[in-house]
Amino acid sequence: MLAVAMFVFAAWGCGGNGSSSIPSTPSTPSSSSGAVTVTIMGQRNDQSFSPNPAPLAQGSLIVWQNNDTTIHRIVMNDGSFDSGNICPGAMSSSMRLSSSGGSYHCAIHPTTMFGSINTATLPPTDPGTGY
Ligand SMILES: [Cu+2]
Repeated sequence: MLAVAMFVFAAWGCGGNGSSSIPSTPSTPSSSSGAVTVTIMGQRNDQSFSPNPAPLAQGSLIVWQNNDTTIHRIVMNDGSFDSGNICPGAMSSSMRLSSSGGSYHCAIHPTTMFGSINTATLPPTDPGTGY
């Protein structure tokens, strides 16, 4: 009688593996480990991501934190990045911005979730004062 109902856990990659690594205190975006964190808010059109547009310097890292209760998948519109499925509460792999910005969307909810990365939204960098 070994074949008792053994349900497969990781059917969709989001099974409850006992790792409880959800940070209790939200860290300040943009300066933890050098990567800018964009929070996934849900299917809210241009409000799906925060901040949106995400201010990111060229060459910097960006990650997406899924604060929604469903799986999302970030894909750059130009195909340069695909996060794969991001489980609720999980964080995507990081993407290094190689261009001056771009638009992205959720591959699972492409019509209701979209955002952009824009280097122009950064505060102007001080070119260095000539002391
Ligand atoms: Cu989505």
